[in-house]
Amino acid sequence: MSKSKRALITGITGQDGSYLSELLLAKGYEVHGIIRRSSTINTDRLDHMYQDPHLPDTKLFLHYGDLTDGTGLGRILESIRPHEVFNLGAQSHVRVSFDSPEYTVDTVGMGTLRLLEALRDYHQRNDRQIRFYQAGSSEMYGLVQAVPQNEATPFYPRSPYACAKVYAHWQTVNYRESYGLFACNGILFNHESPRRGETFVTRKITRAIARIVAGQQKKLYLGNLDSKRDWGYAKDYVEAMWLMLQQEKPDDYVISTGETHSVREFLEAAFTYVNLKWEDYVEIDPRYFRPAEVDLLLGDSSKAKQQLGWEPKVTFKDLVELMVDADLEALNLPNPKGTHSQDVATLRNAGQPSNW
Ligand code: NDP
Ligand code: GDR
Repeated sequence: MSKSKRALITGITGQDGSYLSELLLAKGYEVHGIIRRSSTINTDRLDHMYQDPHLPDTKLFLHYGDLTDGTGLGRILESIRPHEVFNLGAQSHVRVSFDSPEYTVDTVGMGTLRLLEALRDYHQRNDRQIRFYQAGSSEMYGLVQAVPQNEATPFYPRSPYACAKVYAHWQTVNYRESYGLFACNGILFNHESPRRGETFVTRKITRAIARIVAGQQKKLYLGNLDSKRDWGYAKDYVEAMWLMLQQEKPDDYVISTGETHSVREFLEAAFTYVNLKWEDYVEIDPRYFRPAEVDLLLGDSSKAKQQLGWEPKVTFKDLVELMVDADLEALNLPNPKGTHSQDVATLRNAGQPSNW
């Protein structure tokens, strides 16, 4: 077994998993990720980091597994013996969680419990701590109780996804307090990037803009334009995850920008960037409304600033523009700044319709 620090990431094929892998590889970690078997290969966001597992100096390894399969999780943990585990795996789409509540809760809630149990078993047999990061969410705040939201703000989850994240949050606290696990909850507000899943609202908008500019699409159908989100850049946020596990003591932290913008404002910024008027293209389709909405998220991450020395680097305007730039480039269109996006190789389905 190599002498490098070893990390295990669930959800490695997702947006955050890919950026976190890059960060950890750059820090010299050996990175192990759990991937689900699917009928099509789903490692697009990782392929630029691929290393042939047969070569002696390989640092990135993928293992088949699933958060719904506790036995498998325990086996992977025993064989890798990681120093740090990042639990990023989830059915992470809030709207979809209303359609598939049982599966969402099984993955997000029970999946976290299964992983915590595997860690507890591991600790009983081994005299060595594995540090654990749980990917908590600002969705846990749900119906507004107070703004800005910090670590002390009460949760009021408004979806099956958010209820499951609250369950996972408290189980993580409980395993820390009951069994002395080094377990941290990151309460991360929305974070986006060119690698964001295509059906989340920011990416749906920036992909549609590129397709409109390319003449491949005429309309963009959206739901509620009034909700407000505290949107940051995913690359900044994975650094906070890592920092949490490097502290002397485990704790919970809010990670946010401290600015909030409506979906309408995102539209305005993104369309204006390419000299278009969003009102000419956007139509409302009620199928994108949610049975219950989270109206306002605005985070206060002063604890993370003080204790982790963490601060976001990318502004809202920069985020919007870098996402539009990457989607334009993926369709071989020039972007307004004439820059090259490092993310283009990781973009999935660049040419596919964007009104899913
Ligand atoms: P993504 O949806 O991009 O990625 C989710 C990952 O989880 C994918 O790798 C997916 O695999 C994997 N996954 C899904 N179901 C299972 C399962 N049953 N077993 C194992 N793995 C599974 O999410 P993000 O990268 O955006 O988010 C990472 C984590 O952070 C998630 O837990 C999310 O809920 C949470 N979060 C995200 C925020 C954000 O704004 N991005 C904010 C706060 C929290 P596959 O590729 O096969 O689908
Ligand atoms: P969210 O992100 O629900 O905040 O969860 P999403 O981008 O899906 O929605 C943000 C807001 O936009 C409104 N909206 C639409 N949303 C989608 N997806 N599609 C549309 O067409 C559309 N039109 C308007 C939504 O109603 C909502 O108010 C994300 C996920 O990454 C979670 O996993 C994570 O925990 C939270 O962020 C923090």
